[in-house]
Amino acid sequence: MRAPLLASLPLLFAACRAPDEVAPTPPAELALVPLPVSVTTRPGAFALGAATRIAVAPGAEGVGERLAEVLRPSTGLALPVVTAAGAATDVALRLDAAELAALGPEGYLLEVGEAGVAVTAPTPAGLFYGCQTLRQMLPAEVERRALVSGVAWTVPYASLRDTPRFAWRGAMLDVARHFFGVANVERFVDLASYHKLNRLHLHLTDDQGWRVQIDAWPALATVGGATEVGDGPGGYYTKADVAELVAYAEARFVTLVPEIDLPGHVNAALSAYGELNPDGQPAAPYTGTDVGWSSLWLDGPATAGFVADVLAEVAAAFPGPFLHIGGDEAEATPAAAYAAFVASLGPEVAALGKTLVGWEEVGAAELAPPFLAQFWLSDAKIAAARDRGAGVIASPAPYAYLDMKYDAATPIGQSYLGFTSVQKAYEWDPVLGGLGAEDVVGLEAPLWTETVASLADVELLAYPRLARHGEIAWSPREGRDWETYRVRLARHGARLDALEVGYHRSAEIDWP
Ligand code: TNX
Repeated sequence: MRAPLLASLPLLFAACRAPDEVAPTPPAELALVPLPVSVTTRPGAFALGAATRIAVAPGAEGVGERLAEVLRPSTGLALPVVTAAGAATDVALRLDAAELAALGPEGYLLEVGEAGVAVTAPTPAGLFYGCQTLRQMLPAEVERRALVSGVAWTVPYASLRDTPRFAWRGAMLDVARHFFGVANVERFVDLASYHKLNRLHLHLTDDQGWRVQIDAWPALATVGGATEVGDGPGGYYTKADVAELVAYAEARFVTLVPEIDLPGHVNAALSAYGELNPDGQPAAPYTGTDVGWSSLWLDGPATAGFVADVLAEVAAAFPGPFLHIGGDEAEATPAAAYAAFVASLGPEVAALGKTLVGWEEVGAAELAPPFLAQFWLSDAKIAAARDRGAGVIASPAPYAYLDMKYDAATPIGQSYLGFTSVQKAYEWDPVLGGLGAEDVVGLEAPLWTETVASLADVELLAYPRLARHGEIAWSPREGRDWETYRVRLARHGARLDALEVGYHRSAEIDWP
């Protein structure tokens, strides 16, 4: 593959940020990932029992149902979701917009005591995150999908106050190099949102496959979607599939960010339609793993209409506020043509009511804010984007790329930038590469799938590293310490086991 310029990699540890709140290591009986802003426990425990209801405020019914769905199979308890204030035997989910506005749109308070369990938040999203924390305060077996007997379903008495550091807490799944069906993506959403991530970027198109139905250009999916790396069958999402994924993600407060990669990484489209090629013939399908060699025929008479149709349909199918136009590694597109094309997408995406997102290379184009640029390799390129007013999503490849091998023994993955051990994925900060805290909207951990063909492959590379990226995105920067994280992650491993996550049992961690 490529041999990127390591010299341009930033000094990742130099970044600093004004201390906000200090995150203490939680008391020994808790092993929360991500770490909350503040937590104290005291003697005593609440127990889920036959009388326990999920007592919700109007507007919190969905969050209550999600919690009940997790807790019912293992505990065997009825846990009815009712609209009520909540009694001492209940888990109450309360909305209080006015009182708790200071917690921000995703923060929550969690009180466990003699009066029962109460999660209080200004928004349903905050309640959802409080519920993810509550799950981690119960015995790990609560995550099993089958009835577990002989376990007391207790939660230690505690007071927590919590709110995320960053608004953009993302993961990316490349469904183009290998296709992953709806159920697999939903599983990915479950695990990501359990670790308090809130964006799933879907890399929907690349040289090897086109994964979303476009009614105006149906062969994109039916022809362009019929290949993937190797000789697998590929696949694509129908509009109904997209609607299902959107609803599933929304119910877990995850915004899907669709990417149509332009003007490079487009061979699947060129293979579906002759009119997108100068010779009028469909390009040969491609199932290898080289990058940087394909380009849209930007002067072609059909190309602008193709781009407009695709972006309009994708913008309509994915109701979230973001549209990712790719822009990476367009080495087969002349630089001036690249800059003019990407600049033209600025107003086009804005007219669709979306915020443009692009890889760091889009800083070469005259884009106007608001837009977001995704840092993956080059300090200079991301600085150019920042100087044009981009908000930065930090995805530094050596630290945040989930497709990097952990070590030489990892059976799948990449090593073109070296290895990314669990410790290395722990030791980075999104404010890096000469950026200031005010430039960075958050982080995203991408999983490219040239070598990743199954859900088992996905989970081996994503976990436990993605749990840590969730923590880097959520928790205060202070209070980080590898030695205590190792211990906390080891205990968190029992939860990943109960969730049947096929994570990498790295020798860096003393797993139970
Ligand atoms: C570079 S990172 C790419 C992808 C590859 C990846 C392999 C980026 C924006 N583009 O096309 O899949 O390297 O790790």
